[in-house]
Amino acid sequence: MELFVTKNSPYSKLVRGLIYELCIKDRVRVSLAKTRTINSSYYATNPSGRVPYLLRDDGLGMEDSDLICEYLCTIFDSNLWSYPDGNEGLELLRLHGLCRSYIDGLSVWLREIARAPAEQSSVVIAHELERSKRMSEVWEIEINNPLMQGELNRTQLTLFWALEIEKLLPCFNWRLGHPKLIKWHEEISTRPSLKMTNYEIL
Ligand SMILES: N[C@@H](CCC(=O)N[C@@H](CS)C(=O)NCC(=O)O)C(=O)O
Repeated sequence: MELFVTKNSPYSKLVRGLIYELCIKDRVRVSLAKTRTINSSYYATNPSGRVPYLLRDDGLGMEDSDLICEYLCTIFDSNLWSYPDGNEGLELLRLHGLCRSYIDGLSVWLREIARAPAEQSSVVIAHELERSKRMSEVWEIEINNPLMQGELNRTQLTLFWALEIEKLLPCFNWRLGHPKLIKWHEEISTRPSLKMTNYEIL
């Protein structure tokens, strides 16, 4: 299998982290894609031009980090991307939606500041800054949820990569006034699969 990524894409990092977590590095080759470039040769592989994109062993390709993770977990027999039965599953579904909103908003912000200064929209940046403040507040509370404190799951991994966006976006100050989130991040960061050094080299 081949996974197409860009170095700074939080969604790409989410999938790459899962590859380490599942110990399937030897089964998935990671390649750099050139996105947002006129006539990029990558468009022949993935016409949408987005990353991450998984070219599967059966020759079919798929995108969207959440779906790729679900596919990899299914193929490699892990329940990391599954929802528990009953109310717990419904609760994880709720948390996961909140978490995807967080990472999606931050990714929009990240994309905006990657543009040439003259092309950046101060309206978009201000909107995403405010959204991030509200969502960091939400997560300072939701981090107490037993599903965020217990066995590793899809939402914990997604939240980790959302918070890591601070490394690329200095104005994203989720730490301010959020001691519980800081403690949670400190603890989950000790997982070998989440060490940033894993992602610097392709
Ligand atoms: N929902 C998608 C979002 C993917 C996404 O937005 N990827 C961005 C990079 S972070 C991208 O491919 N940008 C290039 C483009 O839009 O052409 C996922 O979870 O994978």
